[in-house]
Amino acid sequence: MAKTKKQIIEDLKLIDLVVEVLDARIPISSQNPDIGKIIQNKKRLIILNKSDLSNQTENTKWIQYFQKQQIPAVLVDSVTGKGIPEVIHTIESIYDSTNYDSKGRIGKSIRVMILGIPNVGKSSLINRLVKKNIAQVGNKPGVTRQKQWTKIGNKIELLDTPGVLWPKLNEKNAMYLAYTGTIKDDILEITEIGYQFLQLLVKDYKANLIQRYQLQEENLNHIFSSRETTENEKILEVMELIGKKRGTLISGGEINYERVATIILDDFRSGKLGKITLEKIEE
Ligand SMILES: Nc1nc2c(ncn2[C@@H]2O[C@H](COP(=O)(O)OP(=O)(O)O)[C@@H](O)[C@H]2O)c(=O)[nH]1
Ligand SMILES: [Mg+2]
Repeated sequence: MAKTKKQIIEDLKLIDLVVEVLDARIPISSQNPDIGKIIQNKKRLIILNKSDLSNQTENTKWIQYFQKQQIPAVLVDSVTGKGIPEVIHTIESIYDSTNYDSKGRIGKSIRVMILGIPNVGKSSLINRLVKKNIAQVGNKPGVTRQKQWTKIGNKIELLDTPGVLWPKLNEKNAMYLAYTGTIKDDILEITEIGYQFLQLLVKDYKANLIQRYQLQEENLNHIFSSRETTENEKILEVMELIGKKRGTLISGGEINYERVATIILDDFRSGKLGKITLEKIEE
């Protein structure tokens, strides 16, 4: 069950360390804008989750980016459990490096809570950490239960329900969150989302596009070198190429653009378009 902001702030009083879960494909847009204010000066660990879906080179850069800010960060794939041992190890070393004497907490566990916006993989991460399916994954509403702590090893106690934060929703972030499926497709029009996403792919991930839909590079070059068509028409032409490959014609030989948009977005979300980081660190 989603905790209210008030409940999160209440729970935080019991917490020694906050694990902030971000989507490795969009580390900025998947971060709650008020996180600093909410957690104040609590210790913090960032998880770049879904790192199986993001670009490896960019992953490394993001880890360095957070570490430069003195925030430990770990790459995780909560579906397979890759990175989980490192998460536990990192929390334990934070515990070991903490002087609990002054707080009178020596010998006690470090108490941990997971925070993040919807869909970043908080429940999946909790399941992986406690190695059984106690947290509900997916979109089904949860059931209210009593606060429960799960012991992980002999140093960590994890609060079993995550704090659900809200995303920031300016125009740019909203698009990224729509691409990843965090904002539901019916709120923003699917064809528009797919169209804009394709624009981004053409710019940054052309090779992925060519490979997935078996496009000819010269066909793409031909489209983009034409002086007779607008940018808008060029993207629509690429949608048509993909649509033809996928047989998404409607009567009269027209391309079903909505169907093409759905295919591209589904392929991105399931990793079939390859490893794609949408938000990159500027050099
Ligand atoms: N590929 C991939 N999918 C993930 C990962 N973590 C979670 N997911 C998927 O993302 C969706 C949302 O996960 P969930 O744990 O319910 O997110 P929550 O809303 O933050 O609790 C589910 O379909 C998960 O299977 C990951 O590391 N890699
Ligand atoms: Mg959840």
